[in-house]
Amino acid sequence: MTGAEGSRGMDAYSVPEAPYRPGDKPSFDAWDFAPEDLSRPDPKTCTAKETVEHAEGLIRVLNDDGIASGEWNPNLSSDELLLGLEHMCRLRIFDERMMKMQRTGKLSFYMRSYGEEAVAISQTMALKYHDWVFPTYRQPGCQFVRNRDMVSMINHCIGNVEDNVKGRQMPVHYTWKEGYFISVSSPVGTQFSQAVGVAMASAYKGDDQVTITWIGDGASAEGDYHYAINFASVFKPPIILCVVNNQWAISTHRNLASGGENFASRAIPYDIPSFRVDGNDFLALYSVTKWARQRASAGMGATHIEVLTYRSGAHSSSDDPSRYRPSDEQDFWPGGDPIDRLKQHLINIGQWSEEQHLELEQKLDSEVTAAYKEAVTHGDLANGPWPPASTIFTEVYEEIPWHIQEQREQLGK
Ligand SMILES: Cc1ncc(C[n+]2csc(CCOP(=O)(O)OP(=O)(O)O)c2C)c(N)n1
Ligand SMILES: [Mg+2]
Repeated sequence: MTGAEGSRGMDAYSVPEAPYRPGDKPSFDAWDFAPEDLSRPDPKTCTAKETVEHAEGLIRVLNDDGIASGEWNPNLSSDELLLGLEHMCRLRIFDERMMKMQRTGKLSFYMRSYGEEAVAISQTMALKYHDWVFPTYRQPGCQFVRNRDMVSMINHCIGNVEDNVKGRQMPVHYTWKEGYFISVSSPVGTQFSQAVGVAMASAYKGDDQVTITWIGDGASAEGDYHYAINFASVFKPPIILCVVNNQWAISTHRNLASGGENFASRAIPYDIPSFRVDGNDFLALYSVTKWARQRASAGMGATHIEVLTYRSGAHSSSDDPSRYRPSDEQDFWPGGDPIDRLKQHLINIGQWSEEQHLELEQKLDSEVTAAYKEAVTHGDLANGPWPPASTIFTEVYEEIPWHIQEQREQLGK
């Protein structure tokens, strides 16, 4: 542009920045949302407009002292709460073991769910077994809730001969057809629109399956998010659309995806009820997901959820977050740790103790060690045996295209 019209200059060009970088002292705004602040509307009649406050606010059931209250309290039995706690601990211990295996060359790459364990565990527990799950690499925990054999999960991560996807996926990019767990996609975000398509198919067929999908704060800046939400708005399929806002997309702060605004409010103009939920509060997450499932199965369409959490660990085994964020930022996160919070709640209601917790951790550690020992008897990345090279060519296409067939012949497999 030339002349006066184009004279605003670079000052008007806005590039959101991360508020804190290494060496800064982080501080998050106080969370002054008490659990009783937000009502629980009727899922069968609720309109998007009725959830404006819920999208701008924050749904919590557990307060900072682990006391549950408010309309969103799902009133779970102590057995259900203990099962949730056990699965979250299992996931954390499993992740720690896999990281050690990555560091010793037994697998190539790893991504932990550290600090976000409640997301996959609580939300999957609020669903039915046959509901479709379209996860990111940060929700492998769904598989524990649906009782996937841990040995089979490790076989996949270490790419041995028993890997159910035969080394064709990166570690942590699980596929588990029997558990309605759709293959994790390496290009981030694609699952969001695919999930809406599957939910539309459920509505068309009239079955009783609901679909849930997650996307990261960073990936929500991609087109896939917007295509998905638009189709969900228009066709009203039985879908639960979750944006996991864990503050970071590798080294990119979430402000760069949202312009500093919250993510939940984005669904309201699409006429989709939307909730912003404390993602480290097992009870709040469970309750909102259950609400969304009730709405979907009543034929009322989509629900959008911003899951507010913090990525406590590195992005992946290839990442060093001390290069781009204060190393103690996690300590300032007002949502604390999801395992500590549920544990404290169970202690408060007289259903758990520090001793029992220690015993549980020891039991899970033995369980993971036994599974790992069994898995490596089938080989590992460092030492083999691996799936045969011919599997590059099989089970991908129903009919192998000519050019792939040609490559196969050239390789002599
Ligand atoms: C389409 C695409 N672009 C970039 C990447 C590289 N990449 C992998 S994970 C990631 C960050 C995603 O962050 P976010 O969506 O916030 O999810 P989180 O890792 O925090 O769970 C990026 C940029 C990719 N895998 N796919
Ligand atoms: Mg993120």
